[in-house]
Amino acid sequence: MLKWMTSGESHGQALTAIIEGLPSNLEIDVEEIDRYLLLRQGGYGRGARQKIESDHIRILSGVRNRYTLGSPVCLMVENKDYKNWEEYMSPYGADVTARRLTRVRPGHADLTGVIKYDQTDARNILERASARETAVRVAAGTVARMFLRELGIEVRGYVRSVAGISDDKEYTFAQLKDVKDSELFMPDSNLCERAKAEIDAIKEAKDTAGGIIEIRVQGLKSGFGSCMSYDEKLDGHLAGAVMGIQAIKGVEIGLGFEAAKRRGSAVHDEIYNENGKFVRRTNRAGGIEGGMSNGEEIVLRAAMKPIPTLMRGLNTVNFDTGDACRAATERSDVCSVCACEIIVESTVCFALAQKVLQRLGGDNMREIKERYAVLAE
Ligand code: EPS
Repeated sequence: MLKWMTSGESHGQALTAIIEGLPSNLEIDVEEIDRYLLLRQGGYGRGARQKIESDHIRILSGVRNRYTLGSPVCLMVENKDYKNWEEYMSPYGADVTARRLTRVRPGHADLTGVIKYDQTDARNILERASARETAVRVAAGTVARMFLRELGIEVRGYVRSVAGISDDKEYTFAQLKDVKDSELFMPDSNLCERAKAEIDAIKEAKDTAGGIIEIRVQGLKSGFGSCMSYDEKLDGHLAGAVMGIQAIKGVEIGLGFEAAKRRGSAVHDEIYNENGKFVRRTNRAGGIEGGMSNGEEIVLRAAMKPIPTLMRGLNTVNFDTGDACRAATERSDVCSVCACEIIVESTVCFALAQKVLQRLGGDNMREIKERYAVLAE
């Protein structure tokens, strides 16, 4: 079973991810990992922290001469900001009074975390709840992307809606190739400009913005996931993985919530025999039927809420005194939907690689490619 685990605090020394269960002889392109790390740091509406960080991956184990060994792979991203925080964050003795956070932010993990972990400082919660952790998830997800690519499976994505500016058009997989050149990962440049203006206005109002991300997967053959065991369904697995990303409040596959409003005849994809090949002419199911991939493109959408750290502050209480106050205003992003898009893509890559390896087994890439090649489309 392919597994991953991350560690690291937002202002700690570094973030790490350990991937266990990768086959041997997978070629690792370090530059590609760095490219995705850079994409995750960008996008219109990011805050000042990203000027401090310049994320690069360091591979600590599991790879020799660019190829995986089959042993656990440990990936590390350093926090450059740690040098400014060492005094408050050092594991060996730190000033825990100076950066104390008590004016808990509505929508953040702060208050519930303080109660659950019996803390007197929400910093001990927010440091880990922070989306900074996703840097190493992107790195590990990019390793999974390389694995999938070896089998002919490609994952792309774009921003479909941001700050309330939505794109309802449908795009082919090919049309999404260069979408990361857009400042908001939006294929329609007019909508992108409108969304940028909206983000500017939201920043002016000291508020934050969310959005909707669409991920597409091409080349996944049919039969991944299961209709036999409910906890092995592909849609459940993908949705669970994506819901595990900070700030995600909803996931849909194919038509998703829209399917509930339509008649069955306008929801299900009819099946035809075209010269001996069974085909569907629509893909409203988003490539998953009965919890299994059906060979069509996987279409998954995720809704990201606006970041809960608002520069204007929301009404809250100070848990020290119980008094009403405005929430703490840590330095923050106005909009990080582009970062989230990269994180969702990377997470989908990892979750798919898990399902692929679960079905195929195999210890080395040759074995796995041979097994994939003989499967039905
Ligand atoms: C975050 C707050 C900001 C973001 C951070 C997530 O950090 P800081 O408080 O240091 O300004 O920039 O995201 C990242 C550092 C990152 O690399 O994505 C939060 O509270 O979640």
